[in-house]
Amino acid sequence: MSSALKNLSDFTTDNLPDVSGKTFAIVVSEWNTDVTHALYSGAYDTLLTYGAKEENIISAKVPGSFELSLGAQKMAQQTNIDAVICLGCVIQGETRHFDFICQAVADGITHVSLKYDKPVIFGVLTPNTQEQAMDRAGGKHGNKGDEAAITAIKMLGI
Ligand code: DLZ
Repeated sequence: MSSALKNLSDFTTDNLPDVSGKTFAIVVSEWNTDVTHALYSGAYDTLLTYGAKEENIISAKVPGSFELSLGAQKMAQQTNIDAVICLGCVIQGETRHFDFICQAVADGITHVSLKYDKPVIFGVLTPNTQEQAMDRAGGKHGNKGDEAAITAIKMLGI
């Protein structure tokens, strides 16, 4: 791993591995649909841009981000799937629901990745507001769905 990779401005797309024969699953949460659909479009288009084949991208919806872990597991356990991208958006509310969901999905996704020894990417936004979310779903801070797709591709080259 490059020691120069210090922050997002160093997020390069140089020397990506050939993924033309790889199969990807994208699991997307239906909560905050405007945001998650934008993340999904970003991830899907980026996979195609960097060589994945349309027929090798499988998509699945789950009701909320809390369900991303199980959705990821159902994908990761399929031997033909090489990498899983999880997309969601949990907006900070007035209760601790936010903390529980974020912690659960981070732990769950990590567990699935290690259990199946496959990249399972955490493409979950955790903003304070809807506006901050949109800024990161194709707005002024880019699209974290794109970054999730690039991350999956990079991990297939490790
Ligand atoms: C219940 C809930 C709340 C309050 N907020 C969000 C959210 O901002 N983003 C999200 O993806 N999901 C949310 N959910 C739904 C939970 O993820 C989950 O679907 C339910 O708790 C049922 O397990």
